[in-house]
Amino acid sequence: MNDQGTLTQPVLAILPRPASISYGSGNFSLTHETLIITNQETANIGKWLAGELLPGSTLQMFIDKPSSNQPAISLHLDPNDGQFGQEGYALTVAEEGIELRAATPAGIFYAAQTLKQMLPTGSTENSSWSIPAAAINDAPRFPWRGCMLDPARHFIPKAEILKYIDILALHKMNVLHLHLTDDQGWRIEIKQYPELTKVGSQRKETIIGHARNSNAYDGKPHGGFYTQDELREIVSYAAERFITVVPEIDMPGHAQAAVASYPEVGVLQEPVEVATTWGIHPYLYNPTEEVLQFLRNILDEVLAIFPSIYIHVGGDEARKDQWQASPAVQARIKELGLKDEDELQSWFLSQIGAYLESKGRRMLGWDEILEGGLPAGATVMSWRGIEGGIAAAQAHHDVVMTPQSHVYLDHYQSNDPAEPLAIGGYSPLGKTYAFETVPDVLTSDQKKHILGAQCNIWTEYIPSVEHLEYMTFPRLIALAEVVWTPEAQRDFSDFCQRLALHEPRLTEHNIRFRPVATLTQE
Ligand code: TNX
Repeated sequence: MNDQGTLTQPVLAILPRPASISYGSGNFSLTHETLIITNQETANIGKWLAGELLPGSTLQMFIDKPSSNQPAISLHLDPNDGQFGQEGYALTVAEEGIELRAATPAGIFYAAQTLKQMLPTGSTENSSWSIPAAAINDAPRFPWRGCMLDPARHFIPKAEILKYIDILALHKMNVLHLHLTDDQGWRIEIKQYPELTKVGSQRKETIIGHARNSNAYDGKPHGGFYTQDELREIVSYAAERFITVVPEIDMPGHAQAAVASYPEVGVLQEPVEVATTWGIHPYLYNPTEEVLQFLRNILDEVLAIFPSIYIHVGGDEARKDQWQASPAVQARIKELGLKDEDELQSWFLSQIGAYLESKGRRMLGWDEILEGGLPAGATVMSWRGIEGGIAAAQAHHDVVMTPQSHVYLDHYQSNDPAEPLAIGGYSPLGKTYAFETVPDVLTSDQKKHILGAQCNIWTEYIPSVEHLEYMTFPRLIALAEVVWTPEAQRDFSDFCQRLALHEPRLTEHNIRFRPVATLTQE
């Protein structure tokens, strides 16, 4: 029976929606006596689940099966069971017990997240909660379910990053991309080059009135960076939740903070300050062997922190004025037998890509890396639209779709004039939810190159964590459903109904969000 006392199916607020659910009869009652049974490999997930289900309770945990017939939640890992894939699972809730089955710990973890979402939200004081009998079979639509955060424009404290990791995991997202460097700030400690954070992580205040849109500036100095230890903590916290942290070191453009720290790596070789205004700045790395070595040295430290196979090297918005105006760079283009600056960028990134490959990693870049010839083995993030992704997939390169039209969460989420100032664009919840990741024009072989999608939250206009969360939620949850749920199961009104029930959970996590009721009226 549900809340209304009828025998209709309960509306469960499971987000993203599982591939299939069938309801049984009766309920499982969760009490302080419930056992959690795991094996060695799933023991940590069991511990986590115990803490999540009944915080502070005496819920008992066993490694391997106990002899008693006490009601139990069993985590059953079977690496030889081919039906689940790398991340899928089956979850069975019956009166006598609950079983989570998967071939991998990731699958068990996602089953546990689903189970958690089958509990009513609200008080954690309840000592007896009931979970409706059901059989769920579930697996993600895509292997890349990502979110990019931009701590370069406004630094995001480590505690907030950890909070995001929890919320990404709650929605079965598995990639956190950190945009660690930009014109306005360098945010990762590099031991060989201490000036990068000493100088590059700090910027002066913007002189209000000098900027194009002075409302977009708070007139305050700003700074911050993550130490390598802090980044290691972030990486391992994420790994425990089956999330890969993908670092981005942007090149050859968006390099002003690096050039401010070490003018000799710039084209002009002249001092410049860390940028204090937004927009596209002209400072590029000098395409010399010395500068490539500087970047390889930086990448060595990056690779030692981040085990991710994918390493993002930016490649976006590198306006080529400085390369065009420099006789030395023009001579370099000739010497390398290249046609123009676009080909030089492609050559430059190919050098970096080859280095990453020699270390067993893969280069990832924004769609501008298609210009001048896509470097061998590169994976493309298509942000200016889906066209770059289409071209890359047609050239047999892997693609992550991140079009600004649908999944840029720094864009406005409603028409309400009271919305905080945003950088522009209009991407309401329904539009993000309707995003179709796989373009029809691709052949079935080309479609296999679409790894998934990602939302990006640039922070030029987002100075606080409260504001960051408000921009992210609930649109990130819509994207989570786009990349997890089979296309045929996607239904916006059903999503909104579940989302309304899910909101108290976001509140329990102390997350700021725009309520769905206000967003769907538009
Ligand atoms: C474009 S997306 C950028 C960012 C800005 C963003 C603002 C991309 C690869 N480059 O540098 O922050 O627009 O929406």
